[in-house]
Amino acid sequence: MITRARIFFLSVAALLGTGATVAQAEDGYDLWLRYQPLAPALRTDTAARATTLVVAGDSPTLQAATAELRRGFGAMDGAAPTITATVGDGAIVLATPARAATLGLGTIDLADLGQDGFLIKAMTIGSRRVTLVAANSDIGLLYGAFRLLETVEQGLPMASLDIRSAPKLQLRVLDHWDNLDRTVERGYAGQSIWDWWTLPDWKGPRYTDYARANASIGINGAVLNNVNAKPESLTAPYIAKAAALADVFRPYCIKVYLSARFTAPMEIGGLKTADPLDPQVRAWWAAKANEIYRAIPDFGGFLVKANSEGQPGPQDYNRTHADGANMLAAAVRPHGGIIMYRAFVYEKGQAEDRARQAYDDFKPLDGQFAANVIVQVKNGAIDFQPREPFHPLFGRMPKTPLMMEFQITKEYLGFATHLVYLGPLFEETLASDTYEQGRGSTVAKVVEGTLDHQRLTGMAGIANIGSDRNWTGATFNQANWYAFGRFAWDPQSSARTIADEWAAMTFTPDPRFVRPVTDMMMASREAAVDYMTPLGLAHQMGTGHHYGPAPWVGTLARPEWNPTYYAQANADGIGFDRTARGSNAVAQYLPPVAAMFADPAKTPERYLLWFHHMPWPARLASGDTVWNTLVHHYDRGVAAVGDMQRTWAAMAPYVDADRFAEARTFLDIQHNEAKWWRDASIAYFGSISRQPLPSGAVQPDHPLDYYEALTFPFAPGH
Ligand code: GCW
Repeated sequence: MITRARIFFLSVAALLGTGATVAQAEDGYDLWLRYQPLAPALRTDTAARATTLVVAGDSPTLQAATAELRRGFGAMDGAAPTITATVGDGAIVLATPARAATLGLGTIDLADLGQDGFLIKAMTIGSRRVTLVAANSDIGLLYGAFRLLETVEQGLPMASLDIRSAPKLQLRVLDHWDNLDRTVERGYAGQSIWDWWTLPDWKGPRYTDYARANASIGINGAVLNNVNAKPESLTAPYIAKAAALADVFRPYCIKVYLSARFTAPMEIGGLKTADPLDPQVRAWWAAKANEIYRAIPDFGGFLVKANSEGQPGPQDYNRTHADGANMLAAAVRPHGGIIMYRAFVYEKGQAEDRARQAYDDFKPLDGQFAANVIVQVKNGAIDFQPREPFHPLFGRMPKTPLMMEFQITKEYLGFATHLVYLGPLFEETLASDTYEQGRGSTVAKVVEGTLDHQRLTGMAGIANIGSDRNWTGATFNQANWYAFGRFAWDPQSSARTIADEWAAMTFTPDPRFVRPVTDMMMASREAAVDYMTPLGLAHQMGTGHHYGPAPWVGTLARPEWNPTYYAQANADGIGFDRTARGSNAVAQYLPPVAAMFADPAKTPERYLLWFHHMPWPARLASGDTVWNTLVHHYDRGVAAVGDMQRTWAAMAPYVDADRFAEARTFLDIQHNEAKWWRDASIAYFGSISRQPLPSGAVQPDHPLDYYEALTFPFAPGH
């Protein structure tokens, strides 16, 4: 995959003899699949790792696995393993249980691993040391091959490997908000990686590398086009382009899906209506599905955004979301396809509390969706904020499979340049307790479908991938892609473990690097919450592009477009009252959760202003006032970015110069912008609260009108 310049140079540290490894110029294209020769000191085993490769079968998927193992071990060990049919010393064997038995590797029980799971086991057979990768299917073997390479990259000893792993979710999908003109909605990493114009003829190597990277973390689906969908994406030329990508992805078992625009039957089909109960409309979708499946036999199905932010939908015809979803489900059902139907509905008419709408629309439909529909719910009730309590639909739709939707791209988190590791955000949401079946009914379990025996399970991530050489606009954003894959595989993963793995593979497994960098990553999301929207505040970002602070904006046409609507700051206090005295959104949660969120004394402070309008002078647990605490959080956020800068500065000996400099400069940007967020927010909320700054806090650099006057007409991603 790699065609980067192979310019080697000794890092300063190596010259000084600190033992740090030799660094070479890197551009980030390799992601976590760098396959660098491990420095001897970092090797936990020095025995020959892989001299030969025995692969039982030669499907395209197994060919991909073979190529990857040869590439990886070849680069890490100096010589690619040779392919043989006999199991000798130092062999890596890829086999199903039946094949393993005929190779003399004994009886292997993989009954609990399903189609996608794998076993990696170091074995000694007589005097031969063998690494067995076993699975029930070729894709399980490919996943196992990648995991084996990843463990070696992390410096772990091959001689004691014993890993059993199977995904807990079926659909592990990236949603690309990519437009046909190659812009990317909320994309901060260049243009779309899909070069629609040259497809289907030109299938550049990046498409294969995209598939490799995804398969390496278990991702098995990609929605190619934006949920704000153009009808043209369902016309014959664009179906052919999607089919070309599906051909590239197929060996890696990544299914292609398309976002469907509800009114496509009118726009490209010439019909007078898109009413989901109209026989002609149903026939049009069925014929369209047939056409797509002729070109893409393993097409995954449709993703749908309907009656939300101006998109058409079934409610335009006085039908329900279930009517709309089921009509599309019927069209793809004969082919085994599914519908991912989004619950992110947000239309005029619910200005009282936007956070209520998805629940109010979808809860009454529980049990009405066809068997091949999964409802895709954002992690929180508003919109991918730095922090939101878990979405109230989780735990309240027992008769409907719910798919988690996270945003990997950082629309509300400082775009590409802020270092914000999302693992803690994913973990916090998934570990939240819905109480659906009593204590311990976490969001993770709802999504895993175990509480209600759901037939479909999944997780979607809004991709942060673009045409930038490093894929994601900054090296550290690659960690969010990686973490998403890991959480989609196992929603009960640990964000810290994932950060450890990622840092080791992406830079170096040297613990002098991994420990501080993982600590820095783990603290980064809280830092962003602190300098942007502490104490449960939300949606204080600039209008439209969502770049930078704009808490003063209150004149936009619809109430729920305004930051002032979300913060509800006035002379008395701050925060959105979602208790029974206010919008009563708390009642959307089950009683134990609702009781907690209804009481400011019981509400975790991190969600306080999400649920409560608090008087400025009210005392919090620390004994300090709401106003003082708010200011302390802003200050803490800025200080935390300062800590991140210092941590990173000390990492120079371990990182190649290019990637080091990029992260250092981006941290400088982040520090300036954190300070800007802090100053602008304090200037504005101070003008409302009329409270003096707590002692020790410094005045904002500029008066409020300076911040209000800043405009960013060319901010990316909008
Ligand atoms: O977060 C909001 C974004 C929109 C996006 C929408 C959605 C694709 O600002 O750009 O549209 O969510 O999730 O549909």
